[in-house]
Amino acid sequence: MEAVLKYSSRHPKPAGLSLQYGTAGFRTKAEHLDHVMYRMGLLAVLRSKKTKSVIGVMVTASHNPEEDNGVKLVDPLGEMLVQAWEVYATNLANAEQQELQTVMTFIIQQEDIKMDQKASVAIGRDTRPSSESLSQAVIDGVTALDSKYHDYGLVTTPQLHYVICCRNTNGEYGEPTIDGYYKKLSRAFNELVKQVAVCGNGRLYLNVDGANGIGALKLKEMEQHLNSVLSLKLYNEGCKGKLNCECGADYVKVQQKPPQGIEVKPLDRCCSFDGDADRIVYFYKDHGGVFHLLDGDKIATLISTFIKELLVKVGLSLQMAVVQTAYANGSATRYLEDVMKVPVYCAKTGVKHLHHKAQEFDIGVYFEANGHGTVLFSKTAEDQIRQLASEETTDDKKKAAQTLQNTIDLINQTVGDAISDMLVIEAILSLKGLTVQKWDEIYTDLPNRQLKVKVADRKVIETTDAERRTVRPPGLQEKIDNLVNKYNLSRAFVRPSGTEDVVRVYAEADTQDNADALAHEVSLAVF
Ligand code: 16G
Ligand code: ZN
Repeated sequence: MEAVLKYSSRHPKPAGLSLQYGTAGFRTKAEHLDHVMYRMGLLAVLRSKKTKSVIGVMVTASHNPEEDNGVKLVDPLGEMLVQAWEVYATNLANAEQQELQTVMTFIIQQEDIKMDQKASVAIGRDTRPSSESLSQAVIDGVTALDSKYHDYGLVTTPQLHYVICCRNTNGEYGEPTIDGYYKKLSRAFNELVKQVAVCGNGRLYLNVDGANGIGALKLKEMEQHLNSVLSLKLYNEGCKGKLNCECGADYVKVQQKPPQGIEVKPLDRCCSFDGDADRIVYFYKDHGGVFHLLDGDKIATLISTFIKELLVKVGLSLQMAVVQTAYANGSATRYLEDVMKVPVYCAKTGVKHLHHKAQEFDIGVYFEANGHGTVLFSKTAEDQIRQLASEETTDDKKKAAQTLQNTIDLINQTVGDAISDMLVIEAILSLKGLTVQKWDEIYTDLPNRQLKVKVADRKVIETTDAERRTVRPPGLQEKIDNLVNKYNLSRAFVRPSGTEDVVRVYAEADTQDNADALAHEVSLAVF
């Protein structure tokens, strides 16, 4: 404990500052985070001792402006930190200097942590100018508790999740290095598109907006391992522009327009990563110059349709479901349920909620509309597929099973991953011979509008039914219902944001004017 306090004085907490471990960890202006990083180094050691596993610490603020930063802990199988420990994280970050020891002791006792147990922490960071010194503060925390760490340096968030999972499963998930990540994904991708090259469908051309972040850097490394079938043109690669500034997945999704710094010719297929490369959206312009966005819903539909078709071919009766949030476009939900006959579930916003729900199925496809998502395969599903793929036949069944097996290997099951999702999408489009426009035409999004409303206290709004209905304040839901009833194909909900001091409003309806009007009326009802 002496060392903890000694090092702690090098990372003093600004008195009175209070932060919360939210849906995406801690996130705020970088200059307020040094003490938080040090303390998350301490907490990661405790979590590592408790779980007897390697724990990850990722320094990033994802799509936030470059001046911000943040930190997230990664649990043993590459998952988000369990909810119970989020409270410890908050308490530890907010303890004043003189309370630090008491809070540490409380966690140790509460969790019955054996302090003589060995610990190991893996650290990664994004390209923000503040990330290097902040990750050094994490290292100080780990060192103060006399524990081992491995600094992976500049990595995407999903790469760190991947490495953690590999290290805690004795390499069963893959080789626990960034090179191992490239090898695993590229092998699977090259296998998948091999058939396409043979069929002569030609090369795949894709423009990538790297958000001037870590994704661009890592995609260049990945590219060296890829079969030349895929031709990538990288924009916003971070040499000139500022991170997330008028570019990146969040900008494209929210602004509904292409990022700066990229030339979009009609029907060119383009995609955008976010600042830590765990989200991706696609987009293109049609011949009339109209911008089209293919968001997480379109991605989930493409991937689940592909997997379902393969499951039919292999004849395995595995239960597949798609998990969305309240933001999923009504057309996407209807298409999946009515046309594809795939069960759809709605989870609360935030990756951990979707991930958790998706784990209930043999195959769980989850995506937030904002482009964060992946596919989870249960052990049973994976075993059955790999078994079929290895059988001594050459029939179509086996071929389909091999395609499924390569798809499993290409997917980063630990967390949404822009690089992995991009390669999955490119492989599917090429195998199905789909252009981006044809993919977009699978269903038509309902016009929708998102607004944010500033209120005195956003916590007065309480929601239920995966945030689709409000239970408080009294009377609000009735008002929303009455407004929704005025329009066709309409739906609306409000929810307090988990990352900003605002209430978010979502509305969709048969026309853009109606969606706009409904969103506006609902936002007035919130006051
Ligand atoms: C966080 C979540 C993201 C969610 C967003 C919603 C993770 C890793 N990230 O960034 O999934 O869409 O919050 O923000 O879970 P909001 O609550 O402000 O609308
Ligand atoms: Zn992100």
